[in-house]
Amino acid sequence: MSGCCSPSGPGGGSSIRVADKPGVLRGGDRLDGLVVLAGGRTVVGSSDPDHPEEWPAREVDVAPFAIGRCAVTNDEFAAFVAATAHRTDAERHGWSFVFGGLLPDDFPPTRGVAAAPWWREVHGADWAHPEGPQSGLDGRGDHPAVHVSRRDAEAYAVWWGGRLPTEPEWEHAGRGGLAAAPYPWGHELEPSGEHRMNVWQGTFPADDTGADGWRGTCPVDAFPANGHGLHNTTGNVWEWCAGAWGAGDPTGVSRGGSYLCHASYCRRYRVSGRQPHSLDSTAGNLGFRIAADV
Ligand SMILES: [Ca+2]
Repeated sequence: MSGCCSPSGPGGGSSIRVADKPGVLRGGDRLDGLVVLAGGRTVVGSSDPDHPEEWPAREVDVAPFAIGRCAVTNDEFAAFVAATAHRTDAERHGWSFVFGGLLPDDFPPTRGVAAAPWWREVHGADWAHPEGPQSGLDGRGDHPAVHVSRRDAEAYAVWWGGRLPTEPEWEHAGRGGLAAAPYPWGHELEPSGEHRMNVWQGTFPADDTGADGWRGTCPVDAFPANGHGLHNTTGNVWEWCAGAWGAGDPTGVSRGGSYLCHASYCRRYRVSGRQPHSLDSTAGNLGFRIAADV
């Protein structure tokens, strides 16, 4: 856990709807809610001078695959828990990281992270109680499930009949066909002054003006889809990927930035943005989307 973070090329993609795939574990179509991408050669990484963890920009081949149009929602995660009685790591540990600005003014004292005191260790915070025991999911059924570890995300993916995307798959999908652009829609953060994702506006970490319409999470499809039909690949919540942070480093990795990202701290709200986590990390800005072989 560090900082405010908890993070196409030729061949392109398509929005083919595949309705006759096997592997149905949840009583529905395994590829329902996913887009099938053709794969091909894609750009991964960047040469951003402030973010060496993304270096170098390079071309990678990805096989055809399917990936969620959106991050997994609270309603979807609730269905998984109801079907499997899965107990998340945050529930097992008894606490998770919550951004302090989302806690009520009268919230009891909490421990903070020394290097990032806006992250609070909140006992009783979990996917069903995003800001602690007094909170719930009312009105947030279509928001992304958060406070999920990679084990939790993988358990959901297996139950559902899929898996987590690899980093190259995630980035290929997130770019939406724009190989050289930092954002899923192009080169400008706010083209013509329009907000295209849920990030932070104002002064971090004290004042989020919510100029994009949201403080904290927003519905998973709140902003227009990219060229591959995916919503919110940048901003809103970081999304777990499969695989390790680096060669010989088993630390996990997530992608795409969150509602806490702001240029004054870091600029990881880009398609190449990535951050490392231990596999049992959980936080209120860390969710996931699923992928599948096709
Ligand atoms: Ca926002």
